[in-house]
Amino acid sequence: MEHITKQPFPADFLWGAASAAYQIEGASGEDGKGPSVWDVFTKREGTTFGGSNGDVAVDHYHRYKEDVALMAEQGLKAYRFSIAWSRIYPQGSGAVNEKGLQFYDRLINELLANDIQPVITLYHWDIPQALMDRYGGWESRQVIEDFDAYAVTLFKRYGDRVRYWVSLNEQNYFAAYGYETALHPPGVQDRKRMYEVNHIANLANARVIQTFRTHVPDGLIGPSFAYKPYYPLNANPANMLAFENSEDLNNYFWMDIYAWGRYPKAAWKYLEEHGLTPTVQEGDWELLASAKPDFMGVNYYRTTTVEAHSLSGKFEAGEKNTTGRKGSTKHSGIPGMFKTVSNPFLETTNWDWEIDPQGLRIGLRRIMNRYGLPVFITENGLGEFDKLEEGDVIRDEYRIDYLRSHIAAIQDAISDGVEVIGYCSWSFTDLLSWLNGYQKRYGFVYVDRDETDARELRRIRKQSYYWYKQVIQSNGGQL
Ligand code: BGP
Repeated sequence: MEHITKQPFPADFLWGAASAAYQIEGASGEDGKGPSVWDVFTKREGTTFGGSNGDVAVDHYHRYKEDVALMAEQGLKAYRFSIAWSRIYPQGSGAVNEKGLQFYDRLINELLANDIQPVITLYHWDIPQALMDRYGGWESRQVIEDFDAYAVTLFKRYGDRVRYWVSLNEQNYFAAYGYETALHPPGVQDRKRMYEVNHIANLANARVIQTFRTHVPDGLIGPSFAYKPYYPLNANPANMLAFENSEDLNNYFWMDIYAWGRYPKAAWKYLEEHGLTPTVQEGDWELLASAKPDFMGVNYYRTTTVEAHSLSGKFEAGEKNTTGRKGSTKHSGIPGMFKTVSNPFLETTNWDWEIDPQGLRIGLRRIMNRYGLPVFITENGLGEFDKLEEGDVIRDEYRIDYLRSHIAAIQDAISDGVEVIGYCSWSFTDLLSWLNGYQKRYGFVYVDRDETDARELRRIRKQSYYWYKQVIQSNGGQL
């Protein structure tokens, strides 16, 4: 649809940026913090690009004041960050670590003093290693209790000052990467276990949303879903069906649970036929249906295109490009369902991610039509090699182009009738990319370090920093 006039962004639109604890904080063993699964996993040979890890990351733990000052100068209205569970509960449960709580007190107060709304993510992939050792982390239902107790501690401590909360970050990725492709901790390749873990995570998500209502009655909470809208390769009905399969199995399988507490029928049938259904206990469906989020958090980077894949075909987990060598991604496929293909209409980044602003608009409309929920875009951005030039200049026009076109697509979606409450670009400063090291940069602020050498971790504003400042100032009027 082409609009004769476009609707402006709402006056209280949350222009923001996002991060996650392990990717920025550093101070990995400081002030009583216990190890998380990522502290352990990154030390295993061959798990990350160039052996990179978050021991120091960009040292946000010590430099948060400098980072918040840069956010304030840019005019950010919101800053999304995650809390490291093992800073609060070094053993995952039991004794609380007051020093950990104090760090986030300081950060939150600094943000509020600068008129920046904190957006807290309860969980961004860093479950305490102690819980992994004790009962296998997300594989045990005990995690529902422990995650809830941790969340209640945060709700009680920060609920008076923080209105926006994200429950789980990209559950679809931590379940799939952790238990299907083995790229993330605990590095397991077992699809049955993946669906078990995922079901337990669904229950944990529902439980914390329920408890949130008691402790932060005026707050808003929702999960952040890694949303890759799908396209069929063409109008061949077989490919159209493959597209429906991929939406059911890879998108609605999560979002339907969040919004309605049930799995899409066809996807559930697929799991049944292949012996992959998770264990469902009495009371599960009631709990899942009772915990409606206030918004659908969406992390959007790209779309994926699929075609038919026959039952006699091979299961392909795919291969991820973690080096920035264009063309090194390998496609994935699920026999009898779909396989991924390149989209001839889209350009890709050096990490082979399709650049597709219209895909964001399409995805937002699908969410609006299916669930009627407001959307909070909790991540969107471009990971690229950046070059620090003489005189501390970083000309990242490609990032500006990417962000500009995506923000324009959001305005189109708003004009289509979608309610979007905010936009957090990924990321504010450069940070550790889980599997791609420090060379894949996303920030508005360059951090001078590489995979192994933290150097002085100097912060340098990129061109995109100034561009986004003007976008915020004009409330999206000047892209
Ligand atoms: C999302 C994660 C973020 C971030 C981002 C970029 O999936 O929630 O933590 O890492 O993707 O991904 P990558 O670092 O792999 O480029």
